[in-house]
Amino acid sequence: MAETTFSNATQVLEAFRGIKKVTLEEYFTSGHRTCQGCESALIMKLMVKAAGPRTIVLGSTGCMYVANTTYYTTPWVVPWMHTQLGSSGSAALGTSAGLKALMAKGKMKAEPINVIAFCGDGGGADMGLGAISATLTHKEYNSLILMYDNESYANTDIQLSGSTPYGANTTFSPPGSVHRIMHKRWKKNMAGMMAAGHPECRYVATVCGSYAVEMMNKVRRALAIGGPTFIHSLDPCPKGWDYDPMLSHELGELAIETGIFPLYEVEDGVVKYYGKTKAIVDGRARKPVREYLLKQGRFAHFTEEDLGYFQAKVDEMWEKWEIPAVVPFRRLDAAKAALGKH
Ligand SMILES: Cc1ncc(C[n+]2csc(CCOP(=O)(O)OP(=O)(O)O)c2C)c(N)n1
Ligand code: SF4
Ligand SMILES: [Mg+2]
Repeated sequence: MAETTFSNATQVLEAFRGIKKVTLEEYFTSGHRTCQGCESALIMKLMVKAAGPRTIVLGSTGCMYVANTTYYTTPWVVPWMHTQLGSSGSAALGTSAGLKALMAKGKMKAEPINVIAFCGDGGGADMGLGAISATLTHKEYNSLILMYDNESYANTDIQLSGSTPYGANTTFSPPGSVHRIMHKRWKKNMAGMMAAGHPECRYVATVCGSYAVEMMNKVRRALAIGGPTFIHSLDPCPKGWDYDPMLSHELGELAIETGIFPLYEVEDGVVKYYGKTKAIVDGRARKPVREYLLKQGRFAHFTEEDLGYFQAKVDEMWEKWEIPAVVPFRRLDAAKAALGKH
């Protein structure tokens, strides 16, 4: 056990030091019906591989529930339970509290069991935001909430969510002849919001399946540190984003290399960039966002003006935010200047 007391004991899950050190056992196997090239399915596989066999997984409604639980077939080797679309936070907290109570009463062998609740962006960034927030304030219960973000309500045919990028073509925002851009809101900043708004949540991270070992190591850190933790993964979705499935891995990389989706972790309030995002922070040029956007049919209607707007918003994240690409606060002097004060 990694921690000192029974009540907050966690498993010892050290980082995999390279691909050759990754364990061979799989706990999300064949038997699912996700689309070819589905990166959210890859995230499920990596997530539970990193966690290991003594793990309970709870999943809110969405593709990762529906496509993974056809009658009498399931890819899950560990115990798995469905929870309502907005309930990943409540499911994580309730399961963790239930295990703790059963162990304290001697009704279960006392051992650290990983509790992971996953949700999609519709279930997490929109409908279940309140329950996730509440769970992240309960430092006495260990759990990981992982939001797999395919940037739409994919399971019900690609409706836009609070996590859908500006301008994307979804079934709720098809470009028209009068209005080309039907979705004009900028995507929510989930990981930054969770980190900034929950001072006692010890660990928040962003991940992408294109960087599998790093992704698994963030899961292991989140589970081993104790208390409630949150991970946001960006998952290319061939159906919703409208591209050839063979591009999934490359699109994940491009999301990072363009600076649209930064990779970082926040542990006990300290921000640490990693991977290619760290290289950008250290001076490597970001690739133009058009290299990412124009590979996807959902942005096929974009004009030069739209591409320019998108690029300017991403530039702003990197050049104007107090913690670049993490938290959208401005420096105090800039804020005062904006208010006309000196
Ligand atoms: C309360 C509630 N409203 C609506 C639905 C219908 N519904 C099922 S899955 C889903 C989409 C969920 O989107 P997301 O959480 O992003 O997961 P994804 O399907 O993209 O994997 C919706 C709207 C539901 N199951 N429950
Ligand atoms: S619609 Fe997208 S998220 Fe859903 S199974 Fe297909 S690729 Fe995966
Ligand atoms: Mg979704």
